[in-house]
Amino acid sequence: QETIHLSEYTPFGFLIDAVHLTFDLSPNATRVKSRIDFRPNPDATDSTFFLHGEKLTLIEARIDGTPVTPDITDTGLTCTVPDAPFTWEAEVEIDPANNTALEGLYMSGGMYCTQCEAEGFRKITYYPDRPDVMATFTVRINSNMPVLLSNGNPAGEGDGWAEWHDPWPKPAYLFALVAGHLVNHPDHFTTASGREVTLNIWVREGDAHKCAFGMEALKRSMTWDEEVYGREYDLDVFNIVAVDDFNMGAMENKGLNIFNSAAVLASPETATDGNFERIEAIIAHEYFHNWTGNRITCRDWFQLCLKEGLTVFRDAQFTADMRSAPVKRIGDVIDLRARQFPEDQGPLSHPVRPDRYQEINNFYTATVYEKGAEVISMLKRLVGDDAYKNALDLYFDRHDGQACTIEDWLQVFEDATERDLTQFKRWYTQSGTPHLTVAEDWADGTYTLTFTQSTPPDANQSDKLPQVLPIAVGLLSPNGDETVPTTLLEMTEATQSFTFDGLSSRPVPSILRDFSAPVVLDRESSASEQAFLLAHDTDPFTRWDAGRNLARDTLIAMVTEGAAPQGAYLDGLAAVLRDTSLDPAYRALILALPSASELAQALDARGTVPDPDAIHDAQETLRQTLAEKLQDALPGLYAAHQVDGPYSPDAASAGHRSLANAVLSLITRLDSGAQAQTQFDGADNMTQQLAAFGCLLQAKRGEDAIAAFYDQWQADRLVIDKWFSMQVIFAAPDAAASTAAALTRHPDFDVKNPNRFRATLGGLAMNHAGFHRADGSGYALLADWLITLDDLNPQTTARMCAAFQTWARYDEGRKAHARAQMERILAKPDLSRDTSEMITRILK
Ligand code: DPP
Ligand code: ZN
Repeated sequence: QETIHLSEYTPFGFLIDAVHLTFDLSPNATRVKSRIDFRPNPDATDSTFFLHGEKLTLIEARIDGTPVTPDITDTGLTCTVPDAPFTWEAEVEIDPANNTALEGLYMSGGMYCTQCEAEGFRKITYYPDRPDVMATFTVRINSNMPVLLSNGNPAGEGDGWAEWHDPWPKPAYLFALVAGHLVNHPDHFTTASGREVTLNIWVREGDAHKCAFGMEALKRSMTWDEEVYGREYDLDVFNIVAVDDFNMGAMENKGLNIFNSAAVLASPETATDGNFERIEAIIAHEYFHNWTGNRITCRDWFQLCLKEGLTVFRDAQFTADMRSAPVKRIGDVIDLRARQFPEDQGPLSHPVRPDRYQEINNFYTATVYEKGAEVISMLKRLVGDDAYKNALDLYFDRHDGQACTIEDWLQVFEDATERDLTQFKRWYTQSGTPHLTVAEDWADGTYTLTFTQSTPPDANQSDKLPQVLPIAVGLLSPNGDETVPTTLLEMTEATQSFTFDGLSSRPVPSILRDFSAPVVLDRESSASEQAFLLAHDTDPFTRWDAGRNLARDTLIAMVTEGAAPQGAYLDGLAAVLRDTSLDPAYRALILALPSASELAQALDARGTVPDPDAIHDAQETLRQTLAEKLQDALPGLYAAHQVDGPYSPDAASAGHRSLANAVLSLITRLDSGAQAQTQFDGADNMTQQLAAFGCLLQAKRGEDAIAAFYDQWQADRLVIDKWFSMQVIFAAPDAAASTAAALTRHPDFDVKNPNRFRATLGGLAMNHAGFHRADGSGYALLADWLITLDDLNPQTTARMCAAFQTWARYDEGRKAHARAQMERILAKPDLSRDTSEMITRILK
């Protein structure tokens, strides 16, 4: 397998002035004609005329009108060309109906659509398919489909055709085309400078009632980007299309965003509060890409975090502004620890800016996206809000229309702030999660914190250098008052001390407020101190984290020593739950336990081989104990947080439901699901129905609910996805694999639909004790299906291989099963490059 290196970047030998494409759509024989105006690139040294192209049948090619015969391989063509501007024309034939990889032009539910990021355009026509080649596109679509869309502004239409012109130069990965029987949910927006923009969400007819929320989220995003970043929309139309078969969440194609229908369609009856929040965030994310990604794009795919880290950071700021900032921050940290930390601390570890890859699709990772966003958050914290704003203004000013690098990005900050970011850049180049230990000293009114950072070596670097760590700290006095408000300590050395003078008593430190750096804080602290912070900390993140640490420590003691649940945790939690001054959503977060995989990781870090069954049992015992301890308070809490009136997905209402549903789950442990059955039967929205469904499955009295839920929702794919995943996620450990296997035999299982596949097999991977079953049945089932899917859809197969990434932390028996299944996958004939790279890295 060929490995591509960042260090080997060279510019393309040609520039493109204009691209004209004509599509004659036909399910099995679409014809694509291209006319491309090339000229030599004065900045390039290599003048080889190589155009990417895969799975294309070349009908004819011409240069300046004269037929030519290029040399064609599996990956593209080369051709002799003039040493002067010339026009390339080609006609190719492709087969969208048989494109199950969902990359390039494909069909989904009878409509044509495209996905070109990262390297799908080469499956549409021969082209320099690399993000540093930017051009304006004019596209004509010939088809009898009623709705024909592409990027940019409409440039004409007639019976059986439409033409689009995108005036903004763009790389091919932002190309999009849609043709189908679609209905629109229209609206409009006037930008700050007065541009009238037509907005549309295009969906299949039966989904028309699920667009309103997405449209409102789009308008909020457009306003927010004007107000906070000074960024206006730059075309006359903005189209969003919902597609059922889609590998990712959504795609920011210029002026024509294409969304996985799960990431845009919502109605109160069919979508949960969590779905609504996620949809709002993804709509914002894709919209924000119009500036951070499209107007300023990436020079090469190693720079992916340039657009993704920044855009995730921007969408997180947006959500924090629209909803509760602390709740958003805590949710993001839970997600980072659950998905990015295992990646960064396991065999798939790579820098935020990787320096090598075999298949770029394998690097759309939590590290590039979420750690990439954390790096920007640290940068902003270090330079301050005003300097961040100046730097971003300079970035948009200086680099509009360009394809950029992380060096360009950091240079902007250096120029705007006169700060040397040489050391900070290690966040982009060095992999692994730094561990931070803390020593304290107290004498004569002076309190000293000494931090030590270290990052374990990995395959990327054997010796990790110290990173710049912004550590936000506050100090509390023993009576619970805050004596030193949040202060940002800037750590640059391997070991570094910070002192606080003039204190009248030894303080209790609150360290890493707002999770100011993506590190593991290894701080030995007593249960009583954690309980103190849980009761008194003024920073919502560290307060929540104190509760989380208590929960983790008591669960670990239960697993390793057979200890009983700790009183400090139970008492602390009871106090928080009763504290009506706290946001209900925040209380619900405190009530949740660390996940099984987080506990497995914590045990592994302590040198203990995690036993998934023991972890599962400890969680169950702790939940049962909590339910019994809080018994008297639960019915009152449940009643107090019912939301009256018609459903609204706003954050406050969602917070009440989230607390009530967390309480319902505890009540279920005391009443065998009676209350949950009542909620299930009476629910008028999916949040209430699904939470109750989960409780009934957990109480092992889900049979009737399973049948009723299916009857009610069988016509709604997105709801049936939930039906598949809930049954697997809530299955008992010994039944998870057999439940998933049975569901793969259900008539509604569809291996070709990524959402359904992920609901079922991804659901299995989420059932920790079920997937990591000692007999290997979980591993075997996932491997069976990954082997089947690899021929159809390598990208989704490869992503799901990550379920195996933590295999080496378990016992010898489990490891042997996991290894055998991964070797079986590797032995599959014609294994895709995607899957091969993933499994090879995981097995190393
Ligand atoms: N660029 C997409 C996104 O993250 C994913 N392909 O928005
Ligand atoms: Zn993105």
